[in-house]
Amino acid sequence: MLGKDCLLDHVAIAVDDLEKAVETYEAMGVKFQEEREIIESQGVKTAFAQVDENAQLELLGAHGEGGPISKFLEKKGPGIHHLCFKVPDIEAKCKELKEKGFRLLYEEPAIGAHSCKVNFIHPKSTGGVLVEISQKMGEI
Ligand code: CMX
Repeated sequence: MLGKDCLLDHVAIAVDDLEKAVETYEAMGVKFQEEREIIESQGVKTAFAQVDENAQLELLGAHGEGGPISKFLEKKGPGIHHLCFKVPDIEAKCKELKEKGFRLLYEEPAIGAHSCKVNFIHPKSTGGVLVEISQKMGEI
């Protein structure tokens, strides 16, 4: 537990075939929500499973060509794509991270899965892991 300022929200895994990956994780006992969300602006299709009181597992399939997931799959193959921390105030967190020298992908937060406000820290700035920060709208 990192404290209310920064909780693990989800671990995201890039997969070649979303429904096959859901089956694989369900065989392990992880129960996925029925809904699938397509985020056109990110070029992804997602499936979520709640794994504890805070954190979810997100499976990410490419939706269309040329998006970050299709590029990741081409280059690295399926595997862990990013970690996401939820924060209570994303603008304040982005400002703090920039002041500490982290390289953020967006000047302003974008809208991500579940209509959250999101931004990302570039993997070159974290030692090789893409880190998403997310603020749930109307929650936390
Ligand atoms: N994890 C770790 N390293 C990664 C990475 C990832 N997910 N994606 C790319 N990289 C590495 C590349 O392999 C490359 O490393 P080398 O230079 O050592 O070969 C380096 O980062 C490349 O960086 P780049 O050329 O600046 O950028 P890319 O075109 O590869 O894109 C990134 C990387 C992070 C900018 C892009 O994936 C992006 O914009 N991501 C944010 C959006 C996103 O990921 N959306 C999908 C999820 C949405 C959701 O969960 O809702």
